[in-house]
Amino acid sequence: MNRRITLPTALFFLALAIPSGRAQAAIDGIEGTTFNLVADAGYISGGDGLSLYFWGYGDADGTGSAQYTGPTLKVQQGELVTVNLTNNLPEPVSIVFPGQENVESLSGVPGLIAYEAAPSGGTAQYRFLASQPGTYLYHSGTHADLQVPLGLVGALIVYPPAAGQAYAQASTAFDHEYLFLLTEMDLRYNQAVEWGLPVDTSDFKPVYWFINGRNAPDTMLEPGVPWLPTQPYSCMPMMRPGEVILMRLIGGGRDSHPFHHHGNHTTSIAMDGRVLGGDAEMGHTDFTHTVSPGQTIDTLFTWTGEALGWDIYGHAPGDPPVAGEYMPDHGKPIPVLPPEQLDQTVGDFYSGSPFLGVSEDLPPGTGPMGMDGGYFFMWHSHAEKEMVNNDIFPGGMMTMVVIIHPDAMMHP
Ligand SMILES: [Cu+2]
Repeated sequence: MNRRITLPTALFFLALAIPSGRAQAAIDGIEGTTFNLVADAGYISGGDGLSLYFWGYGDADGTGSAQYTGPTLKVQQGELVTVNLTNNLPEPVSIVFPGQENVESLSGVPGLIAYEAAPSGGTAQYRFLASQPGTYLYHSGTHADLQVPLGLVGALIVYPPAAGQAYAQASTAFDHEYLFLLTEMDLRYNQAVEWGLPVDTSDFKPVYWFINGRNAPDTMLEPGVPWLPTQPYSCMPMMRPGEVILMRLIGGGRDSHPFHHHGNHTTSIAMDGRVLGGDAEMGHTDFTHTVSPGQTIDTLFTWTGEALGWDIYGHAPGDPPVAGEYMPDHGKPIPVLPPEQLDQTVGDFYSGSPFLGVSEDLPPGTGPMGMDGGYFFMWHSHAEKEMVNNDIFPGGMMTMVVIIHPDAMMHP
């Protein structure tokens, strides 16, 4: 058998290996079977710029520093996962993995519900078989009423063998996936611990609300921006009309959060890492998902522009009054094609002066209205007091979704 590979053959396989422009937007995190984590203190930046003391997990093989939220652990179904924890905090810390079966503690000090890593350099080791795909969280199982609100929480994602699916079922296929790890912080907790004062955890009044460890508007920055070194993850979903987005929602704090996506309804496929049973459950659609503490929800979103309850193309004089709904008589395509940049008109948000609200032409050299001619709209907590940064609106648990032109590049 001739095992030489000819040049044309090699070029053929090279062409297969080159990714297309339709790269899939993936969730940031670390992959593997062994994760070396630290628990440590640090500072995050609130959306209002406040420097906020926190406790968090970090990747010992990465920055080595605590981050908020903790490293997103991405593993393949069927793998034996080992997590080594080194604790640099002044009290015992552990990790629990809700939804994982037969979690073994290989070392550490027995605690109330998990083996713990002793303060100031102690270690603990956990191991489990990632037997079921899905969206999960992990968090401290020690003094959790304080340690979880201070930041000792992260996401765990178990991927099935089938690429581009959330679970084994073909109905769980998606084009892009995004994480929404929802948490909140009570400023008084963070400051008391920083100053060595006691905390009354029976009283909880959060003033910061986070998606993936950031407040709006920082949710919309690129991941890994250098000025947010302890908050590496972002959350700004992008999609083309008609694509299927997997939203992985996690309740990582002490409060429930009604997370509301504008646009089309979503179809839920799983809860707590288990596929919903039967057509009735699988077909459940909604526009707000109340994510309870410790709960995870996987739900699929597709934006088409149709049946929104209003008309994405707008009404022209003489259009029949149909309560603002999408009208086929516009002759425009569904899924819609966002307008070319040059077709966009200057709206109310640019005045050419320090004040908003007056429409006039953009001066020469001004950038386009939106990156890639995208259409932006808000996804946010429907408990709207959570859309603030320490009482400053807007902020908090909020981000923008971008519908990009079908020909535009997806930003990975
Ligand atoms: Cu809204």
